[in-house]
Amino acid sequence: MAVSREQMKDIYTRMCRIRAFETAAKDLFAEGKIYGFAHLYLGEEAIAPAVCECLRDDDFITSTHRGHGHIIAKGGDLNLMMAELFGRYTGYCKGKGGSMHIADRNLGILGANGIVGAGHNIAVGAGLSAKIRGTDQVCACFFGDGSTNQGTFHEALNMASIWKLPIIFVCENNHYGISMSQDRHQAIKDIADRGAAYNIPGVAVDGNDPIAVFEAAEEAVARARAGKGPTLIECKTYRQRGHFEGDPATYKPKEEQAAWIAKDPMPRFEKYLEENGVMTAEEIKGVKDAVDKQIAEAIAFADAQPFAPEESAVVDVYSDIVAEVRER
Ligand SMILES: Cc1ncc(C[n+]2csc(CCOP(=O)(O)OP(=O)(O)O)c2C)c(N)n1
Ligand SMILES: [Mg+2]
Repeated sequence: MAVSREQMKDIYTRMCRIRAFETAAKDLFAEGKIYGFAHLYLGEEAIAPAVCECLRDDDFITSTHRGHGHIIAKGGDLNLMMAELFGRYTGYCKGKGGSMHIADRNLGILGANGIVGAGHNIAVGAGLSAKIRGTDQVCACFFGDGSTNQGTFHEALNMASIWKLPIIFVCENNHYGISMSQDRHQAIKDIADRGAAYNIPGVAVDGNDPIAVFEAAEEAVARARAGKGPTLIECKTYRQRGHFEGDPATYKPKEEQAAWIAKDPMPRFEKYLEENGVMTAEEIKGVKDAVDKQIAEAIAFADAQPFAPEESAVVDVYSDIVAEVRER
């Protein structure tokens, strides 16, 4: 089915939320308000909102170290996310996990993950669980181009294909794994081609066009729900920032950056929405203003929260589990 006007508005709103959250995170990191690492999703906003538009609330996603966009797209709580980045006790992980460990089981968000390639296998677990339980839930598995060189990617595609698991493998090909450009880290151009090795459909789309992503994802989700197995969708996009905040990214050629900035998904989709009579300039501004307010509220919320009390340092950590097991 063609994407509806309501769906386009919803996708745009989520894209704006991500752009505003990540822009704030960039500035707050520079000010020293955010602790730990921050790998930002700026430039890749067209992907997760378009994929999650095709999902139900009870569906699952797996994420990566660059997870803010996935979590926001699946409905993550902005206040709890920001509090976690600020290292506060009321954050998603009590301020102990930071950017790379945000999860929300109630929303089917199976976790951001600092281990490159770990999400592939978690997705296989989620898909297998849905199949065994006899539900028609699906799992969207987000991952980067670099991670497709990990063994886990190949193991996961193989198992998902054999067992016809309801998984949508969404490769966010931003053309870099840290400082290593795609043409230096793999000999293929289209990662979608790797689907053929496991007899699953592989499709490459313009990852800066949310409608192209939506159309591919909608078909893949329908296929997965119908028990026909996984699909690999490669979304070609670009990481506008360095690998992490603080990385000057001097290895990215200036012309390359300029060419991708010209394809920035935000102004591009705004132009499309206006030209096709989906939203007026005022409506677009209305969404941006509302989102800016939400982000300002999240920052104010986070800033007012307490840090973890000292005695909590040994709670919810591995040693705690070991102690618990010993006591049994
Ligand atoms: C198992 C493992 N190996 C290496 C790393 C170090 N590392 C962190 S991010 C990254 C590159 C990931 O590239 P890609 O999958 O393309 O994701 P992107 O950062 O571009 O979103 C690497 C090698 C890691 N975190 N985990
Ligand atoms: Mg990458």
